[in-house]
Amino acid sequence: MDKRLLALALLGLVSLLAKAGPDPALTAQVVLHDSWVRALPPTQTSTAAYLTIANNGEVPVKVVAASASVAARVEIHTTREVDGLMRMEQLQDLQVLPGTDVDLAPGGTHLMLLELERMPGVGETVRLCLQLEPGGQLCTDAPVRKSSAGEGGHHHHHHTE
Ligand SMILES: [Cu+2]
Repeated sequence: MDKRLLALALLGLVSLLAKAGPDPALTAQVVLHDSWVRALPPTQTSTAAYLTIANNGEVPVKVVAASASVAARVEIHTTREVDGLMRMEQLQDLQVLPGTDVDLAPGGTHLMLLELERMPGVGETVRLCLQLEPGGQLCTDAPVRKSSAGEGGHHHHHHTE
């Protein structure tokens, strides 16, 4: 193979590799911000993650799956009041309409990090990835905290499974 052909082959490979990453059009359209993971006692095997998903694009986007660096499994949960008790229910997907933000926050929709390898400590970061349709995977680094900035220390949010 002469040098010109080799250069062309390399260029082809580079563009292939570039395509394997997140879709640049998608990352411009959907923005993840204010993510955080709740630190619970180390004896707990699950915890919750929260974030805001902003869809700045023209088409609806659905979160169809999620993953986290410390958890074997991540589910999308919502919280509903049933007979005066707060119950968590699993959602199959989460739609974010164009021009809107969806807030995943304590007491509402959240990502449930299940089968933790270990409870992450305050000050660590957890890599959260969302699988979007259309698009692909979008990730963010979520700091681990005991509570959100807006939550008082006396307010306890219990996760019952
Ligand atoms: Cu949950």
